[in-house]
Parts: sequence; structure tokens; C-alpha cells
Amino acid sequence: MTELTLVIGDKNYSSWSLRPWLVMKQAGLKFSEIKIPLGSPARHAELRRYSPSGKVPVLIDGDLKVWESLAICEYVAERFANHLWPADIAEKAIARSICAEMHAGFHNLRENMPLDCRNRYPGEGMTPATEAEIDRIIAIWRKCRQKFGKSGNMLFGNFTVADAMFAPVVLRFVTYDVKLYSEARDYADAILALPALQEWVAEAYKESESVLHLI
Ligand SMILES: N[C@@H](CCC(=O)N[C@@H](CS)C(=O)NCC(=O)O)C(=O)O
Repeated sequence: MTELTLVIGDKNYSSWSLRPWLVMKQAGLKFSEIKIPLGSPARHAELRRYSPSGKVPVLIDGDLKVWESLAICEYVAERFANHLWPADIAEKAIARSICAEMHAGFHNLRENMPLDCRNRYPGEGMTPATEAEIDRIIAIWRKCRQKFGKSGNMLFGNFTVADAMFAPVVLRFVTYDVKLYSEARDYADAILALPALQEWVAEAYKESESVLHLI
């Protein structure tokens, strides 16, 4: 197996980088990281050096480069860890639907509550449009936990790509102190308890660069 390298942004800010990173950690893969500080003036050249789209994350597997966070998660699951999707075809379709919904949507949440793991801004960013998106996310979590989650504490029981797609949302809810109850609270706590997620956050605290605005 060739060495895998994941090119990422700052752990404090780069929610798109966190998703495949968490998937790869949960799959138990060994990989190196190249971090591009997204506030640095040299970032454009560095991003272009590694990334066909000029954005992170990018997975490098030998001659192959895979970009777009969801495509990387799909590739990792297909190549190394089928269990990163639910086994049942219908459940897998729902998991893929919510991943796609996360990947393509929730622009107000992303704009108004950008990822910033090591800071706290309680109550900031809560516009009506953001609140409506949060309600939708909570409804997704509740439905999945009630219908598919019986065998564990993740959306489909065991950890899947869907949990990775929503993990940065859980961190945003911590930063902006979004109140959660019942199944949503328990689910967020289960994500926060993942050792890999804690490792990511601990590394975010060690970073000193700051970036003004990333979604
Ligand atoms: N749709 C892309 C979004 C990637 C993205 O926006 N990445 C940000 C960091 S979180 C980035 O590379 N920004 C650098 C820039 O735009 O200069 C994905 O899912 O990977």
C-alpha cells in the first residue's frame, strides 16, 4: 500500500478537513498530514501545489489525488473500510442523502457560525435562517438515532461517514453554545467523546495562526 497523505487546513478552522481526517482515523488508517495555514499569504500557491481545486482537503494516494471532502470519505470507505457506511442498502441511501445534504447545504449555519474550535462565542450567529437549519439538523439526528441507531450511539449505530460529516456541526454548537436536548444532546456528547475528535481539538488548541473568516 502506498503511503497516504491528507492535505488539510488549520485544525481550528477547517471543517471540511476534519471530515475525511476523522473518517481516516476511525478507519484506523496510518497517514501523514500536510497542513496549509489558511491565513498565510503563501496559501494560494501551497493550495495550488497540492489541490486541483485550490482547496483543502485533498487525499494523496500514490499518483492519485482525491479532492472534495465527501469524495475523499467515499474513496476511503470503498478502498479500506466498507463498514464506514451502513450495510443495509436503504440505510446506506439515507446516510448518503444526509451526507449530501450537509455537503451541499446549511449555508447560513456555515456563514454565521464558522468553525473555531478553541474559542467561545455564546449566542452569536443565531439568525432565524441559522435557527431553521439547526432545527433541520436536529431533526435529522433524532430520526436517525431513533430509527437506525439502536446498535450504538452514532447516527446509524456504529460510526459512519454520516457522523464525520456532522462532527464539525457538533463543534460549532459548542463554540456558539447552541442548546441541545434529549437525543440530540446525547448524540453530540457521543461525537465529542470520540478520542479522534478530541485529538483534533487538542491539536487545534496548539495552533497559533488566526484566520478571519472561513466557512
Ligand atoms: N466543497 C469542498 C470545500 C473545501 C473548502 O472550502 N475548503 C476551504 C477550507 S475549509 C479552503 O480550502 N479554503 C481555501 C481558500 O478558499 O482559499 C469540500 O468539501 O472539500
